[in-house]
Amino acid sequence: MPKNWKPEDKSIDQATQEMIKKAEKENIETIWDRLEAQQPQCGYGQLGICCKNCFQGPCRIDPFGDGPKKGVCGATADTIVARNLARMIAAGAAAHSDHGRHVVIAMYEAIEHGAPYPIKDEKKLKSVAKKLGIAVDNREIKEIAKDVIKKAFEDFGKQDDSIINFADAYANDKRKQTWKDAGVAPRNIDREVVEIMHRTTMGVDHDTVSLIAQGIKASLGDGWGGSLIATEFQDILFGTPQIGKREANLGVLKEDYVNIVVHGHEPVLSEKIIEAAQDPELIELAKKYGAKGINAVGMCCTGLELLVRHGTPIAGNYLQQELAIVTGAVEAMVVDVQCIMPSLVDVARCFHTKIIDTSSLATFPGATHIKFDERKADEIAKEIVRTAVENFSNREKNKVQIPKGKSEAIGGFSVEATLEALGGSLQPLEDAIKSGTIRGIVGIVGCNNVKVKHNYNHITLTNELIKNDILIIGTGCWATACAEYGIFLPEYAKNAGDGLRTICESLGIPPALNMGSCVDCSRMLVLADLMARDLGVDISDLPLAGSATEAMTEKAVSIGTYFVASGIFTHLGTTPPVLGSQEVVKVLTENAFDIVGGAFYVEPDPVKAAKTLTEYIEKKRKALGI
Ligand code: SF4
Ligand code: MSK
Repeated sequence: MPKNWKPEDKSIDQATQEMIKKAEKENIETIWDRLEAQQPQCGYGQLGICCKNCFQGPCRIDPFGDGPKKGVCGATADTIVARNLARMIAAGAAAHSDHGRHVVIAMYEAIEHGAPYPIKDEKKLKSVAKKLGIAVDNREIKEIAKDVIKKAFEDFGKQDDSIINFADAYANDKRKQTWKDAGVAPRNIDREVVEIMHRTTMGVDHDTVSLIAQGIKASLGDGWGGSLIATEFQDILFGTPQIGKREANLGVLKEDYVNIVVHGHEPVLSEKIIEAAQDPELIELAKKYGAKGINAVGMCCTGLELLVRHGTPIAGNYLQQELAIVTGAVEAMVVDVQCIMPSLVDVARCFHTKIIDTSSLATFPGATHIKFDERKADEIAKEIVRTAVENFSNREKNKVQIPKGKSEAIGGFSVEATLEALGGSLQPLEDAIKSGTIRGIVGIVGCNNVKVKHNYNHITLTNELIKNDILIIGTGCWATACAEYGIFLPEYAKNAGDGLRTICESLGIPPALNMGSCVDCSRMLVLADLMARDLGVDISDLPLAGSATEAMTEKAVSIGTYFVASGIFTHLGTTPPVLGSQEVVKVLTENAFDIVGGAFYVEPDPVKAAKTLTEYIEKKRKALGI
């Protein structure tokens, strides 16, 4: 964090800088002010060597001097760091997987109790069913759906030791054997999370390796379980994303319209809100209040879910959520779960904006509570939109300033849409990789972190890698950053190396592909798995790498861990709180290679990281003899 931190140091994006300046002028506290107020942050916490798992603590280990080397119970720095890491993975895996469960419940409610969620993509339902070994021929859609739901529920509830159904159906045999040999094949999505909480409570597991192994197991239950289930069920219910043009950044808010921002992660309600925003009666009502219409836009991963499926514009990523309200033009910000700052209510108090919380899991003191119920989804969505419309007359025109910044972006690269763009199979991409026209692929996953200049790492890393003829796929806040920067336009390929540029030009695609929200990291696993099957090798043999270059959430820790456990070398651009244990660091960055075929690598400088990722890809190419 530089001294005299200026808006230009806080974000690379002009629209964002403009709103930071407005907030400063109007004395509205934002996340950057709060980070400053937190300085200096606790060194023990940063190293991961504080423990408060029982009332005898909190205990801290002195990493340098003559201070304590053990907690009161005798736990060492290694044990404490490993326990803390495992708990981070548990929290991240729980968040993604609970999201997955909610989508399965929505489909169950639709099939069994008439909740208003018709199956939009029957083809996808059948393809998921086939993968799971469920018969589809001459069967009614409803019956197939029931069986698919049953398989998903089993993954959250079965008590035997066999691998979960979805991981078994989607991962290739080589990978599954690696997990089996390492003892990390997930048995039950919930159980792996619960077992972490059990192992890490006072006086249970103290061994770094077994604690990390359990963390890996839970993360695999996320990537090849909870997140994958979220993606597949959302595609079935709301449609599989298709390639199309969208708009991104704060400039998607409209001065003369009722602006509704849907923010969070689960699209089960926001799907209904964008439908309600097109309701002729509500549009008429908006006109009565003096607006030209209703403008529903997204934010964070809920926004990406809507963007990739329906072309809904996205107003920003994690660090832009407060700033959307600072425009003074938002009638309602509708939030569900995850990555939603509690401070939104305080920022909203400076304007007429209503924060509407909707999830039974997440209540924001000071917000308007309109809780969601799948069976009444249509009525609740209309009530929310009506609340926003009725708030339009409270807007104070003199407080409105919407930045002009917005960009067009191509999005919607589900695995299915990508295959279609390639003519039905991955072969053209695999041929380009074999011939060296494209050197390899890096999957970049989301998050902004206020400790990093907003979007800087995402854009710099992406630019550096595409120059080296490396195709980028990715999700989450990375995707919004690229959309805002214009990277998702086919013409951006002119910034890529000659090989990648030629391929992009011939296919009419950008050099980086938006695969969706953070649960859609599962799409990257599916793609990697397909490629490994086609080439008859393991995922760890492919010229692939991963990166979470502005990582912030516990979910990112889980994603990074399941990437590594899937055989992918994974870069982190921010440092997780593990440096207090050399042993844990060694397991994560070195030993993991021998056990699961992938490992972590930490480098804050995206230019240096791009160099290392490129070298790794070249090493993999050499080993494959291509
Ligand atoms: Fe301290 Fe051990 Fe309790 Fe942790 S579990 S707070 S190290 S006594
Ligand atoms: S919203 S999890 S900051 S991607 Fe998914 Fe962005 Fe990371 Fe939240």
